[in-house]
Amino acid sequence: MTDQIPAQYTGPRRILSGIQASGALHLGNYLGALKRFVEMQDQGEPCFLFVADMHAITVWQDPDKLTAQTREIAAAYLAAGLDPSKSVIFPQSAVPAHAELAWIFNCVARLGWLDRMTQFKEKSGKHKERSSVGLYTYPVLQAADILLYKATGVPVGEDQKQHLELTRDIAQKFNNDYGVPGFFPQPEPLIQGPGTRVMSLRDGSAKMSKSDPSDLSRINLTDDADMIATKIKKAKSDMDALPETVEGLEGRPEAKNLVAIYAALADTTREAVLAEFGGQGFGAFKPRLSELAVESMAPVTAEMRRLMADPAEIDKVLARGADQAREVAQPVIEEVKKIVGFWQA
Ligand code: AQP
Repeated sequence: MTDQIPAQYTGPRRILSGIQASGALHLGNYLGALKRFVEMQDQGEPCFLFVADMHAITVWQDPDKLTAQTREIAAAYLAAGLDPSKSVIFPQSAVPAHAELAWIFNCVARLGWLDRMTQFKEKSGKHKERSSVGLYTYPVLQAADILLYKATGVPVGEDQKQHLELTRDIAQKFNNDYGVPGFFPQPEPLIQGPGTRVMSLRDGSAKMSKSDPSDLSRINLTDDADMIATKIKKAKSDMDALPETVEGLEGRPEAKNLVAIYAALADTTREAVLAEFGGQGFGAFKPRLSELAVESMAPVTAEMRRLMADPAEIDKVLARGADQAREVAQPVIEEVKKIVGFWQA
């Protein structure tokens, strides 16, 4: 068995990522994830993109809404520009091997590793004992999501960096423990560009997040042009003019965030944004940012609305993607079971 596995991972390159089916998407998800997926697909990378419904239920989800939320994320993938003839788009729960591999990885990962995960600490807050066990082992399921497809690159926002490191540790420990050195790859987190950590519009030191109680803190993918303009107008800023250089943004978290959002939306750098707007105040900058945000988001939100009105089209994409994903996942989980020593007929 081990003789057939090369000492180094030699399989194909593959990009994989997912978004939780846990409610409305926001600009952070768009810039940190969706937009990057489309760039990679357009560079010819084979992309596997799933809707993380199994991750979503680590916190309570109304069953009637979960299905709609799953379709909504799929609609966002398509509306952002993902092409189902180039990318595999599927619901996580439609591929049972995610759960099978996650169990095996639960027995590989160490408690101490999970104890260090900051996202669990943030999400469980003061009520750790009342959190689901699933929320605690969430990063292990994430490792299974990635390694089931032997993904080599994972485009994510900055907040997922620690989970990716855990995935790499699990891959390495599995390979070492079972004496199969090149079986799982060491997937690279692909965290690049100015949109990897979009911050709240109300507090430049907090991540833009769908669970923030203030709707003014984020731009939702479902917000219309007026709402986007209002939120940017009300976004926290400061009294000073924008600096000429990126260094000048230090100590000004809100200014830094708005400049980064502009750069990510315009596909440019913060340096280029400051070359244009340095010396100008927010009174001049914010309307331009609003215009850019509306211009960039409007086609995506319009297409999302169109797709959401036709669930059959979304379901067709998800069903086809699930078949394609199972085809790739099945031989991997079968080989893992053999490596682990599970009985096989
Ligand atoms: N603020 C952000 N800036 C850049 N990227 C972000 N992502 C999330 N927030 C930002 C990236 O979006 C992808 C999908 O995230 P997710 O919805 O699966 O989970 P999340 O990171 O938990 O998203 P939220 O909005 O922060 O949800 P809550 O409020 O429930 O915690 C990931 O690639 C993520 O990095």
